[in-house]
Amino acid sequence: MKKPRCGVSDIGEYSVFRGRPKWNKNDIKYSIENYTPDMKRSDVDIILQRALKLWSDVTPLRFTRSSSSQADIKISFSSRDHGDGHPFDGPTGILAHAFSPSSGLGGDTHFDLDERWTKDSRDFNLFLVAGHEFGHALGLDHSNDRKALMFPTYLYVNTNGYKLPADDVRGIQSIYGPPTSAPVPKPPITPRPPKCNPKLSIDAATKLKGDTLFFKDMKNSRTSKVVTGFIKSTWPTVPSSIDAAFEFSQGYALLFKGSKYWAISGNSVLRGFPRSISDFNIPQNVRKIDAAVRISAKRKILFFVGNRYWSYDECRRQMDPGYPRLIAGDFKGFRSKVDAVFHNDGECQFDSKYNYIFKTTG
Ligand SMILES: [Ca+2]
Ligand SMILES: [Ca+2]
Ligand SMILES: [Zn+2]
Ligand SMILES: [Zn+2]
Repeated sequence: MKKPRCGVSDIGEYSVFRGRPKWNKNDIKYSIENYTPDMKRSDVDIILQRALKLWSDVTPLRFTRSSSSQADIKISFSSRDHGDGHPFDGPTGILAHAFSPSSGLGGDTHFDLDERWTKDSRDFNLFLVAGHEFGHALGLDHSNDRKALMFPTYLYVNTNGYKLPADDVRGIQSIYGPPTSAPVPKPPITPRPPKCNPKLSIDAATKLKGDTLFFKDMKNSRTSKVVTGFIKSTWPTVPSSIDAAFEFSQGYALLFKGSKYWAISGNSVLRGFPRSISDFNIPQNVRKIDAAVRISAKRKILFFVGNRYWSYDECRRQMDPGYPRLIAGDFKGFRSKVDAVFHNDGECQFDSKYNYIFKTTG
């Protein structure tokens, strides 16, 4: 009995091809050259996209559809001899095949046009076969695990909410590793007793002769002291000049540049950053903030942009109503654009708005 199966030959005991061929980039382009008459084109498009997503969900790989000439993975339906030296065999038998990663034919994925392709349990479910072939197109060989998608014979399983089986996840991650931007929990903007340790607080960043330095107010001292070196040498993925910074909580700081921000702790940038300043409900038309300061005792973050400022409430995770307000209206002595804000809360008290020391440009 010959079971309907994949046309990639069954040699090798490993789950990756000999020589470990792989794509040496994360952005992979695919094209759909033609369609099966058995299904709506839009269904084929969606199914192929879902089948690719099985693999991009667990790796750093990203798939985008492109023109044929640009595509790494060219997807087509053909019957019998179709010019690549691996003719198909008519109905059943070999259902599809794919070429391992390389230029030219590499990655290309061919489905036997003589099969009846479906999106359900009838022969043959395109999503399951495509998911399997794309595993080959990314560098995976067959698996001996009967539950794996890369097992060589076709077996229908319900595809609703289908997740890549564990063996296949292990296989593909042995080649490409796990996703680099795994969903990272947002900074813990959760209510917490105010921390009153001014020694931990980095109050602002400012520029000094073109370099960016952190300053912090030492307890009982009004003298600013440099607490870290140049940002570039300390956090390689953070731009060498930043717009604003403040200590967020217990030893980690947020750095702002343009519409992005980074969370840093010690010498490392936290995974999943940069993120968008829209996390703080900063309006989309704001391209950069001039300065920011965190009032730990009040659990507020003030963002200064041009001549206005916003107040973000950490507990409610929202901007306070009534903002933005004019800086000049609320802060005496303000003359022009805010360059940096130093929050002078050495005693962890906040009695008035005038506890800020402004540095203004110009
Ligand atoms: Ca190719
Ligand atoms: Ca066939
Ligand atoms: Zn196969
Ligand atoms: Zn072929």
